[in-house]
Amino acid sequence: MHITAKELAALIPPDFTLGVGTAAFQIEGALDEDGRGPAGWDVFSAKPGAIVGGGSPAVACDHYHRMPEDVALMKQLGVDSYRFSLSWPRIQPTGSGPVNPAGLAFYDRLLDELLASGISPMMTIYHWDTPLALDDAGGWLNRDTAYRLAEFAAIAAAAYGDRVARWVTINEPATVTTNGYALGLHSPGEALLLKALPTVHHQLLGHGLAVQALRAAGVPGEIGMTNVYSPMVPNSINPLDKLSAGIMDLAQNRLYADPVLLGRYPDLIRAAHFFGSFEHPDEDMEIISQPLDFYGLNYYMPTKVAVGAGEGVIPAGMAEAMGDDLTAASGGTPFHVEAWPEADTTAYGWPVKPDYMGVALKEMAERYPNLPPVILTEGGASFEDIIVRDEATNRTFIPDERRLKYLSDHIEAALRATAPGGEAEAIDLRGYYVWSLMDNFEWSAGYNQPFGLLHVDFQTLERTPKASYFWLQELIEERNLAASAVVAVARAMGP
Ligand code: PNW
Repeated sequence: MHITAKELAALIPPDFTLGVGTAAFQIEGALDEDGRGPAGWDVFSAKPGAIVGGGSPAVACDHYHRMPEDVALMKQLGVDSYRFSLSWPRIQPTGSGPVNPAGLAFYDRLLDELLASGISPMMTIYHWDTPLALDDAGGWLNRDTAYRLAEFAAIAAAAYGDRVARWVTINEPATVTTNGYALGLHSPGEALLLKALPTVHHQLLGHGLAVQALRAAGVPGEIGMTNVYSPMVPNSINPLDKLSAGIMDLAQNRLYADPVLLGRYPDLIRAAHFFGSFEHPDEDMEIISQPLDFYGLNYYMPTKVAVGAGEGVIPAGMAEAMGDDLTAASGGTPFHVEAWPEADTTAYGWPVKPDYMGVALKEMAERYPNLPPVILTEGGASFEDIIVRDEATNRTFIPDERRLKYLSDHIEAALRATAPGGEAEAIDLRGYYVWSLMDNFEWSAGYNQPFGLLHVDFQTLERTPKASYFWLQELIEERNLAASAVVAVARAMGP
């Protein structure tokens, strides 16, 4: 069981944001409309076998045409904030040079609709849909892409700076490097293994340059970035398991967080040399580590790591291919991800471990003493949904108890860990954004991993709120009631 919405609401501090998130490529569709240019993802997802079930992003949730309906559903839900991303090729079709006014206009309408509905916008500038022309020039292997991102950030600042409350420069560079360039599971489909490493620095530089562009434009909103964080847990007391977990921690967590929060790459990474991928002018490191107004963290699960080859599931449950390719390329797998014994798992096979939310936050607090306020920019779970139709009333009901419990347990764990006396009390936690507002195009998993609070029927495109939607609505109502009671008491006690 999980605690009641009322009990959970009582744990929420004042000014804590409850939001929902999406990303442009996962929901918009309309890939050829109003002057949008092609994205690398358009081409990647058309390759046979790239997407589970052959799912096409061409229509996705058709959000491009249904945006007002989706904002109305968020207004009913009552969320404080909506995190969405800009489609870079919609606004700047080739990733450099002239902008497409029709593309810019879409997010103008979205921002106005959100503000009219009392929803505060959090805008992610880059959530993986690189313009194809940039991918053709090397994508993130090419340092120039970092400068192109900064230019795009300046365009966004000029067009939307007056209305955006929070900016996220880039989302999960670790996933782009690992899945996009090392393993070939995401666009651009490169399986370069360690030769993918230059994409780390180029993305982080792109982040830093984008921060500079936003600051130079004088935007009033808060500026941050988003990294995914998964605590790495050794499978046993075997020192080699511990070493393996340490390597995974370096490669997936610290490689992306240390440069931003400490201004340097981890010593062990630099010592390993990696073809000079991490030797850079001090100036780059200063740009990358500029102070942020908040740090965005995506927590989904911990990862259990063991030495040697094994049958284990792969992080993000993304493809058997990953294990095979790595094994082939390295002449034997040095370590692998183990299944979590007796843990509940999502449809992806991801372990459901809310107790590791506190561990993740505690590790962040210990590693990064100057951590700015933290926002959990994503968290959620894919579960297969069942649609129940009540014959008598002809109403549909989607009892997604497991997703609802996942959200309740994780939000509770985050609030308790960061409350006074909690294991991560040093962290100033400012919000939690549920991933996702609606079922959507889940990258290489296509339409087979529903994360939504809203069910989307991909035939009719009809949206149906799930039980988790009504639960979040109740949580927000309870939180608002508690807050207004505090105000009433303060007034009654007033001067
Ligand atoms: C995120 N992991 O990716 C992305 O930001 C979203 O676009 C995506 O839809 C969502 O999570 C669900 O997959 C992740 O290995 C990739 O822990 C990898 C991990 C977590 C999230």
